[in-house]
Amino acid sequence: MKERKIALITGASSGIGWSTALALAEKDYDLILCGRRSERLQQLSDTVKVETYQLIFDVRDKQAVFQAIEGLPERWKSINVLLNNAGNAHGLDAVQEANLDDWDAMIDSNVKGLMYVTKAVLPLLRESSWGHIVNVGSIAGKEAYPKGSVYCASKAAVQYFTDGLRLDLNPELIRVSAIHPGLVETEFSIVRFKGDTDRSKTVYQGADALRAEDVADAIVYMVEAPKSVTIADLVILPTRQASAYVINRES
Ligand code: 8X3
Repeated sequence: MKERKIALITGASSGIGWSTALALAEKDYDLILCGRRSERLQQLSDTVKVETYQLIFDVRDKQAVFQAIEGLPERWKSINVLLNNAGNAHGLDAVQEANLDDWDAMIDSNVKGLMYVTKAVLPLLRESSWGHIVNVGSIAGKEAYPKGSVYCASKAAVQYFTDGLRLDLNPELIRVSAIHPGLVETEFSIVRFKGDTDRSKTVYQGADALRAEDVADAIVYMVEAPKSVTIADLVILPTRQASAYVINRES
């Protein structure tokens, strides 16, 4: 009988999370889909041919995270892959002008939420035949850019949390990876600019930005690599992008 593989994905209701769910389903992973929008998760469940289980929670809510994971039915507990994808940017403002609520939202989801989910899922990964944690960072965690200080700081935290986790889990041979995308055309900028779709389009204009599917392909490559191989840290950029803010835009 074929071995069952289970992946838990946070932020599965859109963007990179959604596309990675589709890509892992193609590789026969059964999916625990986590998010805040149940109708989107249902739509995703209806799209894939593998078995799915939905968990509706906000990664910022510590209690909800632990309750959801601990409440998983037995048959969903042997998780192999945790994709920590949930997170967002809120605002693009200089420190002197920025809104503290935006800062809280980014630190609470991108940093603390990712840590809570990791801590909650870890006992299940440890009991599985194999485990792999993939954290979604950003080029913003590698270099700061103007008006992005707190978002960049949150993604730098993802980078260092990932590195520390890899050290801690080395004795157990649980693989730990981070993927750091540059410009990916998703709802990311619409959320950052609080629904301003015109402004959001300018971010990607002429950049031939990555599609969520491109990032999903890379994640599948990391996860499906032989168990003796860890792709520890992967930066993925559109060819037109050379750094967080050097972009050769087509005019
Ligand atoms: C998304 C990449 O450069 O738009 O994390 O901040 S960037």
